[in-house]
Amino acid sequence: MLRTAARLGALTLLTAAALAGCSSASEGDGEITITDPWVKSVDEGMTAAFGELVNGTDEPIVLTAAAVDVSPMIELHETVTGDDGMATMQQKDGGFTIEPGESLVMEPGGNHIMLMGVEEPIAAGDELVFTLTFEGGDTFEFTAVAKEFSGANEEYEGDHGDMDMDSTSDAEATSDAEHSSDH
Ligand SMILES: [Cu+2]
Repeated sequence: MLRTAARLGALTLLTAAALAGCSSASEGDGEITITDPWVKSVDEGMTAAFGELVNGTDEPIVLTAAAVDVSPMIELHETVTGDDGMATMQQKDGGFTIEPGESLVMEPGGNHIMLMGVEEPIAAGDELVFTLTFEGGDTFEFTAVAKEFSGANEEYEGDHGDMDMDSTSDAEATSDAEHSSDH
């Protein structure tokens, strides 16, 4: 069934590694691992998850999606600086490619996993299970611990000020929200 090995030879290795890594997380063993995963605590709405995703396999991997129970809406974001010097974040087109032995650093002000519709409070100390999906369908699960974090707050809330932030105006007022930095 999965034996169309001609073009999927590389992915077969990945699949084997992923399956072997399901029960225990032994690092540096040809597996995908994550270092210091955490998520910013929030009452509802938008927040982000961070960490350093390490590709310990022998093949490039492409992170294409993430999922977490508390937020059905979730995206992979990069942060880019425009001509005006303003840093804005946007969905990473095509996902994040990580070369063998390389890692993807996700941190405030940079790449991150964007939770866009948190439905219940995420409090400091909470543990959230994330599932990452890679090109080809392999998945990787990790647990992120919630932490209080106030830095880069304006950036996140400003850029996604169209949702769950302001119940008085309609959700279409995206362009207005982007220009009003005060909550
Ligand atoms: Cu974002």
